[in-house]
Amino acid sequence: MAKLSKTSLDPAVVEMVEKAKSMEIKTVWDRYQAMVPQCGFGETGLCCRHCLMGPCRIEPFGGEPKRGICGATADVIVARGLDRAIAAGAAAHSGHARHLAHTLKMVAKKEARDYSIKDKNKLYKVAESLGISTEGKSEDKIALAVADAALSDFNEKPTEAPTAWVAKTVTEKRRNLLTEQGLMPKGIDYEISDIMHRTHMGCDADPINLLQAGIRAGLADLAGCTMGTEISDILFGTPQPVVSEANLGVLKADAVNVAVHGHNPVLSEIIVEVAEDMKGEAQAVGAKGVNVVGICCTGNEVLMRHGIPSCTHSLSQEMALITGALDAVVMDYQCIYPSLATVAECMGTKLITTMETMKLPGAIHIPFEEKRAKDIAREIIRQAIQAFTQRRGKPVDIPQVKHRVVAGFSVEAIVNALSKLNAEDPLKPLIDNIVSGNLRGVCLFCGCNNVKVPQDRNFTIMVRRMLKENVLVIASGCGAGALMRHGFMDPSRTKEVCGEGLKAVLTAIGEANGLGEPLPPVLHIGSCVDTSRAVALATALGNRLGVDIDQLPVVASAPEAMAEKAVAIGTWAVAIGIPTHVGVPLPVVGGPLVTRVLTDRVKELTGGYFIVELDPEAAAQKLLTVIDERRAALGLSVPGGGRR
Ligand code: NFS
Ligand code: SF4
Repeated sequence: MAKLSKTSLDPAVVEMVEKAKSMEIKTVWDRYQAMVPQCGFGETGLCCRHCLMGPCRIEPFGGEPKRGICGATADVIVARGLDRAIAAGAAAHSGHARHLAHTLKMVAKKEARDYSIKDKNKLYKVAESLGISTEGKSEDKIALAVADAALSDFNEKPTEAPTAWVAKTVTEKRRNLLTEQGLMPKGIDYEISDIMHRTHMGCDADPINLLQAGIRAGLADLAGCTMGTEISDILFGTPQPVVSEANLGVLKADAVNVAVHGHNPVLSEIIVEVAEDMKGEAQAVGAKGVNVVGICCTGNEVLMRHGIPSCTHSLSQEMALITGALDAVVMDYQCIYPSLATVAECMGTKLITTMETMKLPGAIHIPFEEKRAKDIAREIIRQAIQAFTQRRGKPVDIPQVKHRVVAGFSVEAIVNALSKLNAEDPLKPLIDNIVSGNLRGVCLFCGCNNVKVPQDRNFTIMVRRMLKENVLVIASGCGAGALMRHGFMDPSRTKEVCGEGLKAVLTAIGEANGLGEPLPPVLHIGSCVDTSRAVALATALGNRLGVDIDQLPVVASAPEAMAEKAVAIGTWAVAIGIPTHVGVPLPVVGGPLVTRVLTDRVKELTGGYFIVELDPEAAAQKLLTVIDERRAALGLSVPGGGRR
């Protein structure tokens, strides 16, 4: 392994950190150093500012004070804080989804003519899953009905017709379980607002009741994620395998470099489309063309659908600017460091914000409107071209580091690839290989990078082990980003990094599809909202086998989680029955009861639970043990023999 840097394991990032240092530009790592030691009360979840009598803090080691001024206990304070994080995550994912639903509605009403319905099959499939009849209806009418169903999922709904994007997403058994246990969300916005109510001063003071509400809000997040994925597929096409590249080496000194950063494809799709047409304008000022690259999840969206190269992710976003090669960063919302304004000023990068929810002093604000999408996208790219004219000829430092990436593994793409092995029953080859032990299980890697962990360390250590142990690995969000920047999505490395069984399966699928090479070691399923694709896959496997998700040898890990959105995803993963690892401290450990429930007792309720383990080697081992337990419970062979 490369020398362990305190900052990042990514050599391109390390190179840029050195450059930043030499230019005396402060980065996320400098600001972190200035912050340590971080407040122990905050880190354990033991501070409360929910009313003006506070702030209150509880002594974590059993000393005084044991209660807040109002009498709230440690567990109450911790549960309330966790609930608010889940609600914030759900608000972010579902805000993104609502934006897509509105866009679909405008498309159906012919009010956003720069967009169209790219995947009609998916539109029909989603309509049917919602019980919307399609017969004799025009495509626009169906789209309108789907958009209206989506928008109505935000409101409070009757118990017999709960949040559709949860009810239709999980297995029937899970649907019944969630309903019986009072865990089925009533509506997305309803649950978010309910959390804000019950966590207000002097309201819910029962930690268990608070956690149940948190689970409902987590499932509201699942609704947002699934809705985001499905409507994006309808509008922009369902991803199919695509070849591209990742890391800072995708920037080009002699082109106008434009990064799309944030989350929502409503903007980035149009930027990609228009950039192609504007090559002439770029050439007129001496550039080779317009080079669009991605940062974070909107980068994942356009990588999955168009093979747009990924520049960098999460923790290292400032480093893209430090190269000096980036002419403009086009932002929508979420996970965009405000510090970019300072770095951009030093490096001459234009920052362009586009959404009312995310403005940044130092950036130009060009309000995005779906009705004038292409015109606005052109205006944005013209800004980048103009920035290029000022950069032209100046030296840049683009690290010569990039990896080949094969991405685009939607469930449809996976099923399609498997259908070449068995056209009638595409999931059978997957199931057969799980049964035979060629595939020990499935592990989802998701979530962010976190400055508390050397960037990508936990991801790379854990994925190496999982692959060697023949676990099929799928990845989303910046987790996918980390793995692609380290070459784990390059099919030429499958032989080297995978165990025998996994290698055989990935090779057989590659051959059956005439690819001339195996599938890549890790399958990229998309952005963070696309983590919903993992649920779709698990539900399909469960339905095919007649078991619920909590029986499948399927686990998840967010080894470097950072965002509240990641907390929300972790919560719904646990709620649908998946043992979920988190590799950074969660601000709940100050509440002994809450910690016990989340890591153990919730298992009796949902079959899922959190595994908090900061050591990546130990974490991988724990996940393998869980996989083996589930294999044994299904009567399947366990490596090393015997039932556990
Ligand atoms: Ni997910 Fe995507 Fe990345 Fe974390 Fe942020 S970009 S939605 S939250 S940091 S994985
Ligand atoms: Fe303190 Fe209670 Fe107010 Fe929180 S709600 S700040 S614990 S008095």
